[in-house]
Order: sequence, then C-alpha cells, then structure tokens
Amino acid sequence: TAANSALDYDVLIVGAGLSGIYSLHRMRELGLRARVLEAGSAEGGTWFWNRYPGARFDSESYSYIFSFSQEVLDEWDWTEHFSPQPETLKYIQYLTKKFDLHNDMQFDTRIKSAHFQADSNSWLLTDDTGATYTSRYIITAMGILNQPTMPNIPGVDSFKGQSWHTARWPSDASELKGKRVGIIGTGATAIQTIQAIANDFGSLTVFQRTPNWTAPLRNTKIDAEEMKEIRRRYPEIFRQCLESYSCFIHVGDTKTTFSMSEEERNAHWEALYALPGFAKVLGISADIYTDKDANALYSEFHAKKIRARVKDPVVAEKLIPKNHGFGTRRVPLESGYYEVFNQPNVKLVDINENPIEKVCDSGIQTRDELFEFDVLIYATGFDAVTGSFDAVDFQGLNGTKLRDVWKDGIRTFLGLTVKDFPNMFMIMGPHQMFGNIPRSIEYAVDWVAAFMNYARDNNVQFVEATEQGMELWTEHVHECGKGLLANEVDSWMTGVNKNVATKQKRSMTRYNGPAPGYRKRCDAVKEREYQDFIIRKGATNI
Ligand code: NA7
Repeated sequence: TAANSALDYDVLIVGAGLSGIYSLHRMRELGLRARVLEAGSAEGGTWFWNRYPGARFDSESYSYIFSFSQEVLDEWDWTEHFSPQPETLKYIQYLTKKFDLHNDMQFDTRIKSAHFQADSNSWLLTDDTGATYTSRYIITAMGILNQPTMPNIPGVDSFKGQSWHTARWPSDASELKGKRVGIIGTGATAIQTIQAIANDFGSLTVFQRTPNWTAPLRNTKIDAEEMKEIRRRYPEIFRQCLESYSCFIHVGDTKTTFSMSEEERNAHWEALYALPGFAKVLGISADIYTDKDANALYSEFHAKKIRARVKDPVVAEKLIPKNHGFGTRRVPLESGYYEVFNQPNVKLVDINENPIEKVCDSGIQTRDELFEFDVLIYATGFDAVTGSFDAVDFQGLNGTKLRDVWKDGIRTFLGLTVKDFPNMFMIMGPHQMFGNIPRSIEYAVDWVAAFMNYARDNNVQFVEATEQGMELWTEHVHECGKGLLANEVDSWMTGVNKNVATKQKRSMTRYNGPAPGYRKRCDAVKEREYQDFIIRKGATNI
C-alpha cells in the first residue's frame, strides 16, 4: 500500500509453520505486502524440525488441520487416523504450493532482534547475518515448542559416539541396528521414539526422571471409502471442535465421577479406553481434572492397565507416575510403549534412584554404573512457549525488553498483544488456547486479519494494548486456571524447564478457560472496533 511504501513490507511474519503459512495467506488476501522470515531451510515449523522416528499426531488427522479452505478439504486425503510426520509435512508443502506462498517466504533467515521504531511506527528486524527488514506490523508465528533444550548434565559434549536431540534428528543419523542406544527423557517425544525404534536397536537404556501417564493411541489406516465419509462429516467435525472446551472432537462426560456407581464408572472408563485418540483423556468427566479424589481413582484405573502390560512388576511400578495424577501433564498417546520394556534388550533406569553424574566419552556415568553407548538420544524437551520469544531481542517502546516485561510472570492482552509492543501480534503466543492447536491458529490469524482489514481501511499507523487491558486479561487467565490440578504440577505447560535457569518456577503460559469463552472475549474486542487498544491513525505516507 502506498501509505507504507517507505517500509520494506506492510507485515513481516516470523516463522513458516502452520501459523506463518496461514498468516501469509490471509495477509496476501488483504492485498498487503507480507513476507515470511523462517530460520529453517523450508516450511513446516514443528513438522519440519521434528523428524524423529514415530513422530505423529495424537489428535485425529482430519480435526488437527486447517478448515478455512473447502478446496483443500476436498482435495487432500488422510491415510491414517493419526497422521505421521512425513504425511503432515507433505500436507504443509501442498498448502504452500496450492496458495503459491513460496515467493513471499524467505528461508535460512534466523531473526535475532526485533526493535520498534517509534519515529516511523514500524518494526526493524535483523537476522543473524546482519540483514535488516522493516515493516509496519509484525506477526510472531514462532511456535510454542521450537527451542530444544539439552539436559543440564555435565559432559554432554564429551561423548565420542553419535548423539542428537530428537528435534534435530540428523538426516545422516547412523542406523540403530545392532547399536547400544541410550535415551534421556520419557515425555511425548521419547514415548513415540522408543516404540518406533523398538525393533532396530541392539540394546536400549531409557533414563527416566518422571514417568508419564499415557494411554493407547489405537491408530488405523483410512481407506478411500472412510475418507469419503470423513469428508462428508467435515462441517460437523469442525463444529464439534469449536463447541468443545479445548477444540477437540471429544466431548466430556456430563456425569460426574462420584455420581456413577463403581460398576457404571468402570464400564464407562473401559469403553473410553477402547476408543482411539484422546477419548480417554477428554471424554471423561471434567472433575477428574479438578477433584483430587476423582483423579486418584482414574489414575489407579490406568495404573492397573500398565501393571497388566509390563511383565516385571518392579519395572511396572517405575513406569507408573507417583507424584502427579492422570492428565495433569500432557498425556502422550502410545502404541506398544509398555511392551518395549518387556524386551530382554531394554533397560529402564530410574535416575531418582540412581542419578546421572555425567556424560562421558563412552556413555553415561550414573552413581552406581557406567552405561556405554554407540548412540545417545536426547528427548529432553523444549524451552516452551516463551522460549521462542527469549531467543529474539524484542524491544518495544522506550527500549522496553519483552524479556523484562515477562520476567515476573507472563502478561498479555488476549494472548495476542503486549503493552509497549505496538503493531505486534502473536500467533500461539502465551495466554492462547493450547488444546487443538490448528483450531487456535486459525482463530488467532482470522482475528489478526480482521484487525488488519480495519487498519488498512482506516489508515491505522499504531496500535497498542493498554496497561489496564493487559492487567485485566492476565488476571482473567489466572482466574481460569484456578482449581485445575494441572497447574499444581511442573511441566512445560506450567512454564517449568529445569534445564533453563529462568524457568525454575511455574508461570501461567496458556489460556485455561473454555475455547468458546476465549473467542467470545476476542470477538467482543473486534466488535467494539478495537476501542480496547490505543490506536493512532494517519492519512499520509510517513
Ligand atoms: P517433554 O514433555 O518436556 O519431555 C522431556 C523429557 O525429558 C521429560 O521426561 C523430562 O523429565 C526429561 N528431561 C529433561 N531434562 C532432563 C534431565 N536433565 N535429566 C533427565 N531427564 C530430563 O518434551 P517432549 O519433547 O517429550 O514433548 C513436548 C511436547 O511436544 C509434548 O507435550 C507434545 O505436546 C508435543 P521431567 O519430566 O522434566 O522430569
């Protein structure tokens, strides 16, 4: 647009994952000059980086993708109920091609700083080669799990064999066949990896600090006939997602745990357990996640399942979480995870009993034993949510650093904006819904696109959240999180990562209320024509 012609772009979008792709598509539809800057060498974000064996959706493929284009829904076939990473990446590549987005995407461009220029109401971004980019607006589309963290164990660099983090699985990774493999971590990534490599390694040693509750995924193929039926049901599927608490197709039971007889309850839980996907996580009564006694009962139900599957009772007990209840951390879904521990060439090391002292040239030295490996895999997670922001020097009005604003707890307005950071919108920033993430992305991008439409038509030069808006929103987010057992447990969702010095204490990283409520509040701001913001309009070029 002419008004912004002194700037390189109207909108710069940082990241080429699902958030960045949809943002670019919408900005171009509005006729804005937009460009995506991406650190990776191609599009895909999470699904570009995470190529470890077994990486896949835990949510039904046809609910965990975009709904905005009928043509895409008509054209794209899913081949599995829970899409494996290569297929998801192909879907993303297909989207990029279909909407002809490559021309406006720039890869191998890692943004190191983003500074607001108050004199021109614009952003100045600098990448790691020193190249600069200017725009009126920026959209951060950097992902909530994109900064892998290595464990804070001494000697990580001294290992002489091959080693890597799961989110950086090398394309030339050595074959695991016959190898002595060690893996640190037992989160969602480790669980998917371990079960996928079960037939490959010579031996596997799993170093576990905290066991996780998991439940069977029950993945199956989708044939042409079933895909036709899914396609017919798309409107209903997306409607269901939008109506539910965290945008999944599974609907919680309205009968509370203790209103059912023991017999009734067990029959109900067994039926859910037999279903694919998150049915057993989200199809239960909500009191499982707020009432300690209800949660303990449901946890015991799952503990029994683990005991039945793991042959060695000592190993089984180690695999059963003792310090947190079912569903108080993200529940990874598995396909044969427990059976791997029945293999004679697999060993589980509980590092609470036998702590890791260091990584050494030949493997891992614990207090009691030296474990020698050919390959060492770090499934040690991410500096989640704020990690993407901390990796960039964000500087707003009067030199305000985003890191400082969030130092004593995250503060946002709508999970989309931050005071002192004008003309900046966050897709999947903190305080947004983390349930069905593509649903959250679609909503947030649509909201930002609606604002951009307004901004373009009204010559908006400057938009900033207010102190009061940010205060009230942050209070609301905290209020929504009260009483949730998940917020009493350390996890990436509660902002804790013991490997990161600044992340030892819990913080409220996500919106804990129901998704329909979240959308209602954001819609209201739009309907009030953004009066909640400080807006400055101009008429001419700057
Ligand atoms: P997670 O869920 O954060 O898991 C990381 C795992 O690594 C977890 O078991 C950690 O134990 C373990 N870990 C981390 N640091 C150490 C050290 N220093 N020593 C021993 N063990 C360690 O990350 P994932 O990649 O599995 O999953 C992230 C999300 O991606 C997942 O929830 C899905 O939504 C997709 P801890 O639990 O901290 O004791």
